[in-house]
Amino acid sequence: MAENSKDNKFWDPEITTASRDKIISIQIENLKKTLKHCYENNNFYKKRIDDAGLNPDKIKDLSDIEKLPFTSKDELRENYPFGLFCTPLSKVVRVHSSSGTTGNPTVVGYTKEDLEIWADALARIMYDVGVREDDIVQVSHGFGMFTGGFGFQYAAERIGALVIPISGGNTERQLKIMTDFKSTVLCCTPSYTLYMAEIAEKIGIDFSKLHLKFGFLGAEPWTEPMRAEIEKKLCMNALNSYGLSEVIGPGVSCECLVKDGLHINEDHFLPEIIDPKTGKTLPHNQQGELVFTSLSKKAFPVIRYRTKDISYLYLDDCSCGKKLIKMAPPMGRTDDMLIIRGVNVFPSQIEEVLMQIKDLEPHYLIVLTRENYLDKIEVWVEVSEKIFHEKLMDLEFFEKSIEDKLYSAIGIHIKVSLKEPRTIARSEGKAQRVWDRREKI
Ligand code: DLL
Repeated sequence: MAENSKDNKFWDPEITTASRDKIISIQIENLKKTLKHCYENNNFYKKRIDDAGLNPDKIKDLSDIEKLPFTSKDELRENYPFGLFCTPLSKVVRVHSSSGTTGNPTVVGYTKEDLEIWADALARIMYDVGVREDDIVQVSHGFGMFTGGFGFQYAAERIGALVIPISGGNTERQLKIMTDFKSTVLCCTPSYTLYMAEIAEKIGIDFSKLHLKFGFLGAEPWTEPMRAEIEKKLCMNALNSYGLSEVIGPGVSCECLVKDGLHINEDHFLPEIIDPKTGKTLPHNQQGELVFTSLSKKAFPVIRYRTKDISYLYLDDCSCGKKLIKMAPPMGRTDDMLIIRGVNVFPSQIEEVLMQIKDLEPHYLIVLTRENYLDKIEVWVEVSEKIFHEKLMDLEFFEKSIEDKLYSAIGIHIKVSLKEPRTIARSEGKAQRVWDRREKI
């Protein structure tokens, strides 16, 4: 039991440091149970498993899963709200739902045991980097239908830490509480930490005098230069935490202190990488779309769920001691990929270039327009207070030099428009990095 391992370096050492053979045998056992459960309790899955000619009891190899079709977000929506639940509603004790701007949201459900699994999976991640019962965890993710707030709340409580369920927003209050309660752990989106840093500077709070040790930051893509900026400003270890509502919420994977890839909780979530165009499974180290099959939850299992997130999987000898497979930080989603004059561009590639340029602030917006049937891409980015007011630089020349850097990194011309400090909208949750004005022009 997890609780008994609290004196260890790791929460579940028998899983996280297990040999590859042992992990695979756990996954096969859990996969059989999950497929059987789906088969017996939901007609959608029963038909799929029958059509694939698969007998869950006879699964011998993880690759047998490739006989089953993928599940898409559209299929979850078509079965709104509870059509893909695999337990009676009387056994479901919680629902969450994922944000979506059009159509039905996707609704996900949890039994009591599923909530235990979720808390345990995320507690494992937090404990393994060093969160203990004397920590003070400020949960600045939204509480509600979004999984961020409740996910971290229950996981930190599971460890026995003191939790501040402050949710997102009211940044000055966040900083007061962080100072007065001496928060040691912060859970929110990476973009929100930078907004916190900006307000802290304005009201004279110095993070080097606060007590933050770790930030579990996720729910949106971010880059290495952004991490450097966050660590410098907030004086903490900024760790990339990944998850999605359909699979469970936060707790699917997270970086350890080595900060080189996110260890996946493989006993609960079976990852695959596929070619998003052909659906073909790709080998380790090759980039493609992440697909997950849940291996233990009951109310809302997912089979080969296409996340649309771009990453790759790899095994390495991580010096943290954990042997769980890693995924590269998701660089974006297939549906966020911009195709500009035939070139594929992810917002994170633009961020990577901008964040390495001195005198730019980490606040930017990519604006898409259309002129004479041609797509145009422009990036608005704030300059530092110092150069804006003291006019220490020829801004036009500066714009041109950034355009050149973007061109040499990405290969297309991106117009740069420098903006006054604090003119681009800040985010207290998931940042909106792209403003697509093409339809309206
Ligand atoms: O964002 C769950 C979460 C909460 C994860 C708090 C981490 C921390 P959804 O709202 O369903 O769930 O959105 C899931 O967000 O498919 C990715 O596209 C994106 N995403 C989540 N974490 C990361 C990350 C939560 N670390 C969608 N890096 C996913 C990049 C991320 N993208």
